This record gives sequence, C-alpha cells and structure tokens, in this order.
Amino acid sequence: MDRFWYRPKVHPVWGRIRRNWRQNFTCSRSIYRGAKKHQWYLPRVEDCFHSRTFFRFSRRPAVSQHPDFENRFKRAVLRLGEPDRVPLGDVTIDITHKQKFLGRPLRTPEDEVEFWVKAGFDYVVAEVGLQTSTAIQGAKVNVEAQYALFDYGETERAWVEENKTLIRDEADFEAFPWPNPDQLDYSKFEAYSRLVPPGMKIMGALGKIFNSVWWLMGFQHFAECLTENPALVEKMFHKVAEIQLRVLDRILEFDAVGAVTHADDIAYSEALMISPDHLRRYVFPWFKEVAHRIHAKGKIAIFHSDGKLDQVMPDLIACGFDAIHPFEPKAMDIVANKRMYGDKIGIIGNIDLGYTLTRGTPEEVMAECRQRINELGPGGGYCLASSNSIPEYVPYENFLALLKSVHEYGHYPLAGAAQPAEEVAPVEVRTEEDAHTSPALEIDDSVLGQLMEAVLSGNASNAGKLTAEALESGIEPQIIFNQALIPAMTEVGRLMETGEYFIPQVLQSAKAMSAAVELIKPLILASGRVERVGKVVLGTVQGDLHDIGKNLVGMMLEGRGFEVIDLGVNVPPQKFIEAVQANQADIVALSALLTTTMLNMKAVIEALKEAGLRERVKVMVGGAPVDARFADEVGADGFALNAAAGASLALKLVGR
Ligand code: B12
Repeated sequence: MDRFWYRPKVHPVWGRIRRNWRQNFTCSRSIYRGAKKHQWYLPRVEDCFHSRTFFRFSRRPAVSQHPDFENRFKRAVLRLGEPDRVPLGDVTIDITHKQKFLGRPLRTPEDEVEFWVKAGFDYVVAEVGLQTSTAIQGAKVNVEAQYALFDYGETERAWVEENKTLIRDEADFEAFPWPNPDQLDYSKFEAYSRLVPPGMKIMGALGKIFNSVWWLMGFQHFAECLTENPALVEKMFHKVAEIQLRVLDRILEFDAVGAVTHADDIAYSEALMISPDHLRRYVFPWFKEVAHRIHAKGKIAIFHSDGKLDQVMPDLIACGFDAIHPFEPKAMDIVANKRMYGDKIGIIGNIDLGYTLTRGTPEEVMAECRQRINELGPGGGYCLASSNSIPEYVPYENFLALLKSVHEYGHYPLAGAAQPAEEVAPVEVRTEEDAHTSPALEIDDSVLGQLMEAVLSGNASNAGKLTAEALESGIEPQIIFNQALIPAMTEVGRLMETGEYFIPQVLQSAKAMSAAVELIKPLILASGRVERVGKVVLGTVQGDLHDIGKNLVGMMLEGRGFEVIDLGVNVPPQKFIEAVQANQADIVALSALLTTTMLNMKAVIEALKEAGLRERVKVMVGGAPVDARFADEVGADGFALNAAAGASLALKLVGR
C-alpha cells in the first residue's frame, strides 16, 4: 500500500517558532513526534511566513526535505532515473536575498551553509579562482576607479570598462601581478567540509577561462589580437587556464566537493561571442581538461554560459560536461534541447530573468516553474533554476516562489508531467560548412572593390593604403565613402545578422573602416560638401555597465554615415539632455542589458520631454532584454534587435 503523508501548510505552532539553526529540521516536540509518526512534512520557517492557508492538507508521497546530493542532485544531473523531487540548481544568489531569508546578516560559513540547507539545495556553493583573486580584482578597480561601484551587500564589485585594456602586449603580460593559485583562499572549502550536514555536498564555482582572458584584455583588444597577435592570445589562455586548473586540483582534493561548475559566458542572446573555430582552437581544449580532471576525481562537471549556445552544443557535450546551465529563454529553446541532448547531458535552469523573475508576480513564477518541471522533469535530468542567477533586483517574493515550486510541483512521480514527446522542429544548428553561403556583396577588381574587400576582411592597413591610392587616382572622398565604405559596413552588418560574422570580425571591419575614414574625413570637411546623415547621442543607461553591444551599434552607425557622440556607460538622464543640446542631435540611442536598468530608458525620455527636446529628437532603444513592445510602452520611436538593424532604423528615423 502506498504511504502518504499529510502536509499542514501552516500549523499555528510555526508562528511561535524562533528562527534558529535547529529549526530546519526540528520544531516543537509534539509536532516533531507527530511528524515522525505520520511522516509529515516539516515545513521550513520560510514556508510558514509565506503561506496564507491554514490547515490545508495535501496528499503527497513521502519525500525527505533534507539535502540529498547523491540521490537527488547527482541522480538528476547524471540521468540515473527520477529522484525524489526535482532538485534546485542555482549557483549565484545575491547576498541580500540570503540575508532576508535567514532574517539576519550573513557573516559566517555557518550562516552560508544554513542558508543553502534551509532554501532546499543539496549543496552549498563555494567560489574560488581568478575572479576572486585580489590581483585581478585590484587591477580591475584601479583601472576604472572613476566607475560606478555597485554595492552587493557588504562587498563592493566593479567591472573593467570594455575599452580599457589591462593587458595590451607581452610586456603587460609579464608585469601583471598574476595570482599564485596556491595562495588563493580555500578556507570556505575547509569550513564547509566541516559544516555540511549529512547528504549535503559542496558545489565549487570555478571561474573563468574565456571570460578572464577578455576581461583582462578588454573585448575589443582581445578581438583584435585574435587576428593580429594570436601568440599573445594563446599565451593568455595558457596562463589563465594553468591557474584555473591548479585551483581546480586544489578544490577537488576536498572530499566534500561533489560537483564543480565552470562558468564562462561564451555567448550572448544573439550568437556566440567569438566564432566556433576560435572557441575550438583556444577555449574548448581547456574545457575538456576541466571536465576530465573533475571526472577523474569522481565528481560532477557542470558548464554555465549565458546566451545562444546552439551552434556548439555538440562541442560542449564532447568536452565531457555532465550538465549545462542556464538555457537563457530568449536565446535557447530548453524543451527542444532536452529532446535533442537530454540523453547525453543534464539540463539546468531557464526560469526567465528577463521577465518572470524580475517583473512577474510570484504566481507567474510558480506557473512558469510548474510548466518547466512538467515539461523537463519526466525521467529526471532536470534541475530547476533561474536563467542566470538571482541578482538583487529579483523581488524577494519571486525568489521564494522559485524555491517553493520544487516542493509544490517537483515531487516524483510528477502530477502534471507532459506526455512524451510530440515532434518538435530541431534547433537550427549552423555548422562551419553553412557559413559564407549567402550571396556576397558584388566586388570587382577596382580600387574601390579592393577597399570594400579590405573592410570586409578587417584589414586596416590595406584599407588605409587603398584609400590613399584611390585619393591619388583622383576619386572624390565622398565617392569613396558612399560607394565603398558604407556598402562594405552594411554588408558586415548583414553578415552578423545571418550569423556568419561574430563580434571580433565586426570590430575588425569597423577598425578598417576607421583607418579609411581618418584619411578622407578632413578632405570631406575641407571641401565644404559635407553630407551629414545625422547626429546620434549614444549611451548605456544609468546603472548599467554593459557596453560591448552599445559600441557595436556606434560603429555600425558611423559605418552608415552618422556622427556618433558616445557618452559611455552608466549615463544619467541629465547627461543625455546636455549632449543633445550641445550637439543639436537628431537621435538619442539608448542601450540597456538589464531588466531593471531598461526602465531608465523611460527616465531619459521623460527628461527629454521636460527639457522641451522630445519633439526635436528621435529616440531608439535596444539591448538584450528590450523588445518592440517595451519600446512602445516607454514611448520610444523605434527598437532594433541588433547593431545592423539599429543603423537601418536610424536612417529611417532621419528620413533616409
Ligand atoms: C558580457 C556580459 C557581462 C559583462 C559586461 C562587460 C561589458 N563591458 O559590457 C559583465 C561581466 C561586466 C556583466 C555584468 C553583469 N551582468 Co551581464 N552579461 C554579459 C553577457 C554574457 C553578454 C553581453 C554582451 O556583451 N553581448 C554582446 C553584444 C554584442 O550584444 P548586446 O549587448 O545584446 O547588443 C546587441 C543588441 O542587443 C543590440 N543593441 C544593444 N544596445 C543597443 C542600443 C540600440 C539603440 C540598438 C538599436 C540596439 C542595441 O545590438 C547589439 C549588437 O548586435 C550577457 C548575456 C546576454 N544574453 O546578453 C549577460 C547579461 C546581460 N548580464 C546579466 C547580468 C544578470 C549581469 C550582472 C547583474 C551579473 C551579476 N549577477 O552581477 C552584472 C551587472 C553589471 C551591471 N550593473 O551592469 C543578465 C541580465 C539579465 C536581465 N535581463 O536583467 C544577462 C542577460 C545574462 C543572463 N543570462 O541573464 N555582464
């Protein structure tokens, strides 16, 4: 006979329970005895505070509420069959939420372990590696000291401004204060090893190889070096990987470590950050080594990357990772991926940070979690988690709703499990052979044709030489601009949109274009026959430090003939107003990558209205979380998905 237990949603006695460590597992004596006898669920203190239903009973199969790494998390990730319930799978949770959950400041390793146990995880997360080293952190902060610092609870963090480069050449490389991996702080691993309760393990969060290299070099410079100084790129990867692998070896020595997440964002919403070829050459061999060392110690290897990974999913599986996290909903179809690869890897994540977790209600979060559990949970192989992390701007109630939903809907056998697979269209995976199949721009052997070719292939020195040659042969500067440079950059934009060019190629082409423009701009200005397409004031809105996409938009706008006044990142509304007034701008172009900061686009539009400028300038918006509906809501004149479309939109806005 099946044994069921009855779960008092909230018993009055819970209200009287004081928050302390023992209350995770125990409560008042009589309830505890009753619970033991009847196999009642012992609710966590949090449940009591957040459920409004008293004495509602539900019939559920008996499930342990204790951490159970081996039989729950590992079983799910390694697809060894259905565990007792769907495990939780997040790695990064902002300290403000942890503190609120515990009801007190989080100061000690004991506090940390207590949080992860109470919240329902089977592991406690310990971060280590280059990202936590004072050498890299210190260097970052020094370089951009004027930068806005963001307060993360008790720690301040800062990011390197994209176009500031810490390591430009071999001399910088040699002079950089590389951390000694043996001197990094492993004390958390020691403390957690002592503190984790039976059934719980440590999740080592190891980061990062690809990201560390470009953070240190600046993405633009890194992208240039991929073609101009591959030896330095090689050396950087070697050095960073050597450090990270030593860190990995150190943490694998701890028996209590059950899994390691290697987090490295190799993609963004639209595409991979660099081409699959570059990833295969510089990055994947190290990933393979990471997974190999983790497996050699009998532990689980998890890979995390934001963005659209479709093109390299088979590569990541071949690297040996056991599971992948977090399947950003905007970029990847998690259900299709589970169908395609669910027999080879565990699937973690997907609860949408773009809308549901950040702007939705707790009910919407629960509904999305329920749907994901039912679609992805059958047979195991799925852990519920956010589509990136739980930053401080996720409302606390939504975070609780995510935690609650595994208890509410995640018990096996799943009550609402989806029927086995109706056929879905496979995810489109572009291969190298697919590349360069689109009709190319018509290019002849003339000097202008060769100049176009130089821009398309990102060859700045050739672009300069050919421009000089064209000028010497008597071709008008305006003709060079309109008939060679602009068509070439338009083609670059198209190739990026079709997935044939990656960010590094676009940056290289923009550099080649600049080399040509530098020669012809003074001549065009001197001739007095300046044909200005328009002026754009561009910036990433206040609170947001992402600038790679914004820079690309700027380059593409310049490539299509606009003058661009780039205000940088974290730009307050007033600064946009001043720049519009000072430059008589035609367009304000706003970029935002965070769900919270995109709301500041509205603040800029309101400020333009207040300053009486709104009728005079057009406003266009873009960035990963932005869409056409949002653009309408905030009263912008247009939205574009990417830099190339942004430049076309700008032309339309100025009536071209
Ligand atoms: C690189 C990156 C970072 C870098 C940024 C470095 C830099 N100098 O820019 C660092 C590490 C600093 C970072 C930090 C953080 N990040 Co971040 N980051 C990314 C990542 C992986 C890639 C962004 C990128 O550069 N893409 C490449 C460029 C080319 O694409 P793009 O920016 O989208 O731009 C294109 C289009 O959107 C468009 N576009 C962009 N702007 C504009 C403007 C106009 C007018 C137009 C027309 C078009 C347009 O054209 C561009 C080119 O085609 C994304 C993942 C993702 N899916 O995007 C997360 C992401 C943006 N980050 C995220 C988060 C959560 C954070 C942090 C809060 C992490 C944390 N927990 O601390 C911090 C916040 C820091 C801050 N206050 O800004 C989330 C945001 C989620 C959300 N919806 O709120 C994302 C989406 C990751 C995810 N999976 O959820 N991040």
